Amino acid sequence: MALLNILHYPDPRLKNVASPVDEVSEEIRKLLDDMLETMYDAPGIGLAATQVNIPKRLIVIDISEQKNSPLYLVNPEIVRQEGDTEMEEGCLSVPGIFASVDRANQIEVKALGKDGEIQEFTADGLLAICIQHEIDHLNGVLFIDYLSEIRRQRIKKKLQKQARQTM
Ligand code: GNR
Ligand code: NI
Repeated sequence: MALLNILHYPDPRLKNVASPVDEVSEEIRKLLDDMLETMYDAPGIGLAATQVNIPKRLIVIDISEQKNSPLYLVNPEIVRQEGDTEMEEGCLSVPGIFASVDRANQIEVKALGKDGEIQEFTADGLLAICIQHEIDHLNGVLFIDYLSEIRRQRIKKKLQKQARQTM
């Protein structure tokens, strides 16, 4: 197991569109393990491979209180969505920034699991929001991309200043 480095906005690599995985190999399973460890360490409730500079369609999530219910999603797709919801979101790649984002309320997800098995399930609440947030990462989209240009510019300046001060 290893901790991976999490990219921070405005790193241009966060805009990369990730490629589908063609087989859930031993190497992919190791990446998923490292991503989960990195997510728990951060700590966060989700992590997309894009955030650790791996351009593959891999997501790990655990919204449980006890951090003992990991969800591994390989090549995830939203096959149906319904309703609208809104929640204050944060992101490990945009530290210290929180903003409300409109999302679908309920989604039906299709993905491969850690053993290459097909998973299909319905999600709502925090899980549905988290899955949408993570799939956005795989498409190079951050939650702050839904904010106004002026708000995003302000966040960019703040994070750039923070990065300079920690150098
Ligand atoms: O840890 C996280 N919390 C969170 C809260 C509200 C909406 C989405 C998230 S995901 C975030 C971790 C992260 O950045 N995943 O990409
Ligand atoms: Ni995020």
